[in-house]
Amino acid sequence: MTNPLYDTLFGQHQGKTTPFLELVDGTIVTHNEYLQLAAQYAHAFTQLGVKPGDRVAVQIGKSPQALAVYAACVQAGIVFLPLNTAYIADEVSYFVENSGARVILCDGKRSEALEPIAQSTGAILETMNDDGSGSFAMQAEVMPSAFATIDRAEDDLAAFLYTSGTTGRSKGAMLTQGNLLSNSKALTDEWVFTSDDVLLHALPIFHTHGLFVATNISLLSGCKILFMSKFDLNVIIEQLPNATTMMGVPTFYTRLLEDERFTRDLARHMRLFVSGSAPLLAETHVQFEERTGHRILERYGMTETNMNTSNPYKGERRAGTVGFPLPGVEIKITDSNTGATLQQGDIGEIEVRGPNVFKGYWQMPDKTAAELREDGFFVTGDLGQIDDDGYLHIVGRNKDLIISGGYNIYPKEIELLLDSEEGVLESAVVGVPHPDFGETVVGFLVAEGGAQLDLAAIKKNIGASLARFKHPQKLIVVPELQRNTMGKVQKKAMREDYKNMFALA
Ligand code: MLC
Ligand code: AMP
Repeated sequence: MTNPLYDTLFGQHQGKTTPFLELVDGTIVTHNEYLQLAAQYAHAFTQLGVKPGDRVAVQIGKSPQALAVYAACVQAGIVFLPLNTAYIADEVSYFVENSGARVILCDGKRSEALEPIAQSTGAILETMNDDGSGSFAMQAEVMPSAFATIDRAEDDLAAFLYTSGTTGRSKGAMLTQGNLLSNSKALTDEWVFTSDDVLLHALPIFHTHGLFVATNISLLSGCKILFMSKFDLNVIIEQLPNATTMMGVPTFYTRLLEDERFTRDLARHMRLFVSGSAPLLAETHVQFEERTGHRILERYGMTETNMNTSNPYKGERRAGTVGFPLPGVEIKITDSNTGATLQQGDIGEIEVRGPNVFKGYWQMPDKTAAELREDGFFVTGDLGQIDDDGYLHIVGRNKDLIISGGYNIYPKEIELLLDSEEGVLESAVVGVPHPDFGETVVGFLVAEGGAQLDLAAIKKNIGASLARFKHPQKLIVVPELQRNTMGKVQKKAMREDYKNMFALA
């Protein structure tokens, strides 16, 4: 094989007129049409001077064309760097600078905001709009629809996905062809995907879940994707009878359960519902089964590792657990301080090793060494426990992270902004339970002696530097932050004190 990831996922469909994507309006994109588009894009990147191993930063809406950019990068040996469309220019600037991206591909509406970044970094700015039009498409449409696939090895990089760090600085997780390929094979087998399946795809395609898990499995199995630009409850309910499988974050499932139209009959012919990226409450699992007769299959993954564990397809899917290690993946529970392996049943840090585990953080050898041990085990920052039957339970986090509707938010990034506001002595940003997003952001502020804080102004100021999904839902002034005797802020206690603040009446 010349390019294992391309050949296995994409190249196998060359020339096939089987449906790959079906849009909500009924438009079908066949495998061959998709691959021809990708080949044209691969030519266009090459013409722009992008070489194998170069990074291309992509911040565009979800469309068949956007998904073809991914295939083009794989075929041309380019490192694909997808970015959340909610990121504002300040945030994108860091990713482009840090990765040394050669090209920024963005929506035409964003080009004015991102142009200065291109100027300062020397990257080429190209546009691709939601309908696939833009400067990049114009260059690509005159290109040949076949491209000589660039040779790659399994150890070569396929993608950079940025994941924020506890210091507030994002880290580029380097994922190899082998990481992605091994995981797609394991998941396709474990979840029994075949070309008869129809996957309802409403996740964004800039994160592991919607991009690698959902898309790669579909390509490998040859199944059709019902491709939705975003999660829209009405469209999901309308399309569900046409699907056999669905993947989502817990918010998808809680929103479905809140809707009376979501009935046993509507889900009757579905084969599988998968949940991940954030904890699925055991009560949601139970309610879902009561309503539909289906047990949601919960799995556990990370940007750095793809998927690590999964509840069984055939055996018992146990509520509140993330199941067993995938084939080829090892999990151990260790003491967070010493790294020593703990006994079965003890709570400790989850460590993972396997072909799914990334190569390290781009140009951050110290951070890589701190989290990726020499023996190949990756320290996840999640706290877990393995029960008597071998099911992994995630019981908490050893990292300061908020997961809101499946998006990761790092408190430190927001605290740094709050602390720099006039009159603020210090701050703590905490994730409190939220009925829709699972967790949401609340900022606690301590004022400098006697200062009166203008919370609306502070919210506006910090908001100018943050994607909207990171904006605190509430800012609260407190006389002091709760600390333990060592002086460490007690976020767990604060979360507990405010746990009902967004509870449904
Ligand atoms: C949108 N908003 C959010 C939000 N999503 N706020 C907090 N958390 C979120 N997740 C805000 C917007 O900024 C906007 O704010 C308002 O909500 C409406 O925007 P929207 O786009 O209409 O929202 P909606 O469609 O309701 O989106 C919610 C969602 C979406 C849950 C459908 O966030 C989503 O698709 N999440 C999936 C994330 C995901 O794929 N995670 C996988 C990571 S991979 P305003 O103020 O402008 O009104 C990973 C590894 C693994 O974790 O294991 O899988
Ligand atoms: P990300 O960095 O976006 O890949 O997020 C990875 C984090 O999401 C993990 O470290 C976990 O904390 C969390 N996560 C993913 N899947 C699950 C799950 N099924 N249950 C609980 N947490 C999860």
